[in-house]
Amino acid sequence: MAAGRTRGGRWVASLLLVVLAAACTAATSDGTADDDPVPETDGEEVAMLRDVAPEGLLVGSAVAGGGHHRDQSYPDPFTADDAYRDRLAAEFSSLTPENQLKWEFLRPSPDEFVFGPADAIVDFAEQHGQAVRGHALLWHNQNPDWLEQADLGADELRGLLRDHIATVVGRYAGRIHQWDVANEIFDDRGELRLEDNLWLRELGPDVVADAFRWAHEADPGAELFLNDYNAESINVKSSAYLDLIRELLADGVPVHGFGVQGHLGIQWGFPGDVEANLRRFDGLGIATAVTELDVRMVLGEGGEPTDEQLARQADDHRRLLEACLAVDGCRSFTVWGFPDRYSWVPHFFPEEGAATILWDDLAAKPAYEALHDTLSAARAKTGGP
Ligand code: 9MR
Repeated sequence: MAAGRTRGGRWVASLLLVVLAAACTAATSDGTADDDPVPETDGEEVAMLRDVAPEGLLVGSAVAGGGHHRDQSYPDPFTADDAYRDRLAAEFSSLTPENQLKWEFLRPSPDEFVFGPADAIVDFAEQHGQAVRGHALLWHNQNPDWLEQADLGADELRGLLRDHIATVVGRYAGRIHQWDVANEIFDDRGELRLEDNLWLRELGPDVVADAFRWAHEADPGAELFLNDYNAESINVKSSAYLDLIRELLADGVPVHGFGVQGHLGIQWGFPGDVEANLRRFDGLGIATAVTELDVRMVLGEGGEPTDEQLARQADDHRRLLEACLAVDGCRSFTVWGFPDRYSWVPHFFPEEGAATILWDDLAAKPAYEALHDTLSAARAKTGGP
């Protein structure tokens, strides 16, 4: 049977409950939810993911907007979808602008910075006691055409990156606590992207260290990350990061963390040794994070996942969260958006989808329940606030 829209029990959270929970989830100075009692309806408590997370673990989501959303028929989710906004506020203790801090979005022309949408997300996060992860400063993708096609000398290009990092990181100093400074700089063979990454191609590998130094100058309090996909397990790619980070640290470069994105698919099986991999980075004395989790699947003709697929998806969520929970320095766990209709997956892989933790009406999928149960169990063990 297609699992379709079956849902029940605790997590038939009506919009009213969601709004109530949002109102009751007040801010504290460290960006976590406080101890306000959760609302009760019909004797049932509604506790959101942020409420059941163990102390010190941020539970985040990407904030939908820009990128593939611009090609969809629906309006900008973050500004136009009130139910979405309410859920974003209630459920999570950390937000990552999905596209709104990328070059393509911020820099439509060489002399222009468009900060309005990112400002709105940072303001929203502050109103709701949420931390913000900044994504991304140096990347091979989503650079504006004027930049990719510019015929600039190395000095000018370097100056452009330096100015961009100083301006963007400086603007949000003290408000964006973590930055993906270098995103996806290795390919799956563990080779630096010296061809398709504009910055590496034109300025050489040392630009990575410079980008971290410039970001640190702009906000000495921000935690600076490298971040990539297919780097969850111990493999050539994650090992390339380990070696690079070791070198950067030895050179005194301010690198503070490594993010494993977590774009998984049930068709590939779970990357089994995530905990061991995260421990390798922990051993370097840096933080780790799960930064962009979603678990996609190949959908049949009706476009609905089966119960079995949903169970596999839930299992992958649980296992990735357990790996993060097992490693001291893994202190933030972010899903790459919700609900399924806002996911990037079907836009890029038309046969695939159902990749997020919530149905389109914002009801919980088994993957949501898996995260909720796993967080609650961890909190019970470690004693949350
Ligand atoms: O979710 C993002 C989507 O809206 C954009 O169209 C897409 C363009 O590349 O980027 C998506 O986010 C990516 C993230 O920035 C970096 N890791 C992979 C993510 C999924 O492609």
